[in-house]
Amino acid sequence: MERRLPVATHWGSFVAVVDSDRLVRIEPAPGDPAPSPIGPGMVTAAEDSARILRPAVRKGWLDGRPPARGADSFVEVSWDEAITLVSDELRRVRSRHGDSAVFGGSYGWASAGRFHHAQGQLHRFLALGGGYTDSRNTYSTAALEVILPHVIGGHPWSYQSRMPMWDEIAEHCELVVAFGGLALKNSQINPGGLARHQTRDLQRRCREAGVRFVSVSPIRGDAAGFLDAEWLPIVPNTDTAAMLGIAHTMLVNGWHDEDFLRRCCTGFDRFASYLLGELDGVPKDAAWAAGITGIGREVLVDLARRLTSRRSVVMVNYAVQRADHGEQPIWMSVVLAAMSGSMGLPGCGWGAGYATMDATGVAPARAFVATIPEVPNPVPGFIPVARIADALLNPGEVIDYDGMRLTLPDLRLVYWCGGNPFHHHQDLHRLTRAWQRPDTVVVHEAWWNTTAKFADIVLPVATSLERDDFAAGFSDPHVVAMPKVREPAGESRTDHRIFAALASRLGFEKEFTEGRSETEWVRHLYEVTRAELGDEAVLPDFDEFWRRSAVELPAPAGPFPGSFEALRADPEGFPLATPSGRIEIFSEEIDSFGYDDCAGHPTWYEPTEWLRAGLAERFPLHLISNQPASRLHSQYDNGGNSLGSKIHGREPVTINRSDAAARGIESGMVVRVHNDRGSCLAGAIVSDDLMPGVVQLSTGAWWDPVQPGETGTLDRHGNPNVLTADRPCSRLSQGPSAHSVLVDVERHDGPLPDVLAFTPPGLARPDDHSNE
Ligand SMILES: Nc1nc2c(c(=O)[nH]1)N[C@H]1C(S)=C(S)[C@@H](COP(=O)(O)OP(=O)(O)OC[C@H]3O[C@@H](n4cnc5c(=O)[nH]c(N)nc54)[C@H](O)[C@@H]3O)O[C@H]1N2
Ligand SMILES: Nc1nc2c(c(=O)[nH]1)N[C@H]1C(S)=C(S)[C@@H](COP(=O)(O)OP(=O)(O)OC[C@H]3O[C@@H](n4cnc5c(=O)[nH]c(N)nc54)[C@H](O)[C@@H]3O)O[C@H]1N2
Ligand SMILES: [Mo]
Repeated sequence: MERRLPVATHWGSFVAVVDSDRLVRIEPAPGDPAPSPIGPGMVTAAEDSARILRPAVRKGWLDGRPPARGADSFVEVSWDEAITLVSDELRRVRSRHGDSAVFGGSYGWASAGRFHHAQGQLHRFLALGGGYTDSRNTYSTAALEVILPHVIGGHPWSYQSRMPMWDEIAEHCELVVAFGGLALKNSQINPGGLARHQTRDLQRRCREAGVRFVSVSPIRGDAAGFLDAEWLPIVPNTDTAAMLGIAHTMLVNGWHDEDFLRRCCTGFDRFASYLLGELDGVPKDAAWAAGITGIGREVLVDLARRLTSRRSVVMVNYAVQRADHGEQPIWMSVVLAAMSGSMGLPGCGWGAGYATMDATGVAPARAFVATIPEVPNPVPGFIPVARIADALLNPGEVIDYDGMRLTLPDLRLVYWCGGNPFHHHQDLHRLTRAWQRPDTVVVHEAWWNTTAKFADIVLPVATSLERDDFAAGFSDPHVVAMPKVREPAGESRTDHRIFAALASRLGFEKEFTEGRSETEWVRHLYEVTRAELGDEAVLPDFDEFWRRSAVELPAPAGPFPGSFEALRADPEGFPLATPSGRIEIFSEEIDSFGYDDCAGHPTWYEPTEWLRAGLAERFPLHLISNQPASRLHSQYDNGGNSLGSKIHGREPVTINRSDAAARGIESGMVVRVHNDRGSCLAGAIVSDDLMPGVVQLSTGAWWDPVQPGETGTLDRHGNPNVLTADRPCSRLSQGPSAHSVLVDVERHDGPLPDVLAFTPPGLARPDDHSNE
């Protein structure tokens, strides 16, 4: 008998069709106008050969041999033994090296679900056990998160409720200039889930309302065809220079909004003297910018004229700040909007992250929904999220971060739950060297991905399809039921159940579980939400909610704190939460840090690796490792949708026709992408839709090193992070700079090695000595 059950994922809502407890297929949820194809492809991955079925321990770790993480085989153990090993090791590390020696930063997206949230569970468990070293900011937007509070004040992500929504843009705006484009592939995703994908139709509505779009990006497909966008290919990492050239043109022609700059901003004069070249003798005029960006001088002048004569929005995506000096394009985009005359007008001004996640620009915020309760972390120390390899390699080193001096901690036990560092970190060969340093690495995973293969103790987790929960995505006004649609594969358990067992062994089970079972927790969190919202929402009781599968929440009322409309109308009455109460075009605070790589106003700094660097003589192609259309990061790379996108089993790499011709490369061939840090195989797609000198290889193919542990070894599958540099954006944010990397590409004419990314490591049962 077939049953139909709701499914909530970061890529939207679906319906699981289950026949006598077997998951048959996953269908788009009715009413989703643009469902993601990632959902249906989850079915085959649910129990594929990469599934981790039993707890496993790296053989060398058991034998006390020096670490050879990634190159070893594993021994499967019972849950009882696994819990003993992990709890004993946590106890040993805490008593020998202190609580800060436990790293629980564990960055990663995990799965949708308010209760079974992997980081939430891990942090609660580690905090109750004495504390842990945490990480700060995200791989997504670290530079933005650190710079924006200095410039516009407020919570790092408050811009999401302060920028114009798509429907307001359709109503009021005439011109959108999008630095980094508006790639619809990315709006498949919304953190925590969403009921309906709306970005495509809202973009279409803007176009139908007559809004003109300009997409400044190395890749044409970053703007949907129906937008009829003007495509301005730009030399990667040069957006700040383009914006400076436009700003200079506005200034020298007197087109800029002097009134807004005087009343609502601070420091324009000091910035203006930089623009005019009074400090360094270099006017940042349109001709100067054209020479850097590859965009014509007249095009930049025309943009300056149109931005100041039309009601406009300056948009900036996240990719432009995941780069060397990534703070600058974000800061400069705010300044450009402040000069344009549109800042603070309805449906106009400035915004970030449109079409990077579906709800961004769709809804400004959502009502409160409870999640697993946090426990304060007794350890105050943290690392900036992307400095994990530095911390492991150089404990005790002092680094700058947003005006602070941080001492990198001495990490002995790394506990990862809900993230995939061997996908997400830059320069995986450097990470591999760093990864040999700690005494122990514990990982909770559902599949034998690279992070699991590089762990010492691997605990198999149930997936989001294998547990009861409920979802509420970022800014999405729905609470969605997530009933279990299949039993956990093999002996896998939920993260919660694993932590409850560890907490029991360590003597704080009662504090961790509060005496509730998992289903009681799910009910409890729903009831807390219901009580908190009270009459405002009048949510049905839990059983009714579960029957209905989804309920809608009330929209929180604006205006939200820090509104630019309020600032424009009355800067004294509605100051921003910056030191000056104004938009900080010059920041005394940042200036006081004295950083040579982040001055007191937006500045053009040459990236270390870009097309006009000396290194381009050896590696003449700029690599864009953007988000994959076929999956979420590395998640479900083993799912049907992602596997269907591979070429000869490798991740596709797109190369411009002229660059391909010069190298004898044709579509469908396997190529080797390489630089001094590493190399990988990939399947070529030859295209006219990306600019010459640029290649595009998405993130997330599970890393498949030929000689695990050997620096520079070939990756058979196509993970761009064997090529990227582990270099901070600047001393201000210490953020990741994945998009600043040069490579070359050549044909791979030799024999094709098999891809082993989805093959489990050598696995022995405890009584089986065949693997020795
Ligand atoms: N070169 C390059 N690198 C990048 C980027 C780039 O643009 N270029 N982008 C960066 C960005 S923006 C991001 S956000 C990061 C993303 O990096 P991650 O968030 O680390 O990537 P995911 O693939 O989402 O990893 C989530 C992991 O959690 C596991 N998981 C899912 N649900 C659960 C659960 O319930 N419990 C447990 N224990 N595990 C679970 C999944 O199997 C998966 O392995 O990558 C960054 N890396
Ligand atoms: N399908 C899918 N969607 C996703 C994700 C996913 O994994 N899969 N991940 C989600 C996450 S975690 C995040 S943080 C967001 C990320 O959102 P973004 O960071 O905005 O996404 P990317 O795809 O990395 O980059 C978008 C485009 O920016 C352009 N670009 C790159 N470098 C430059 C540059 O220097 N200048 C200019 N002008 N353009 C440049 C590239 O052409 C690229 O296609 O996406 C989210 N959406
Ligand atoms: Mo991200």
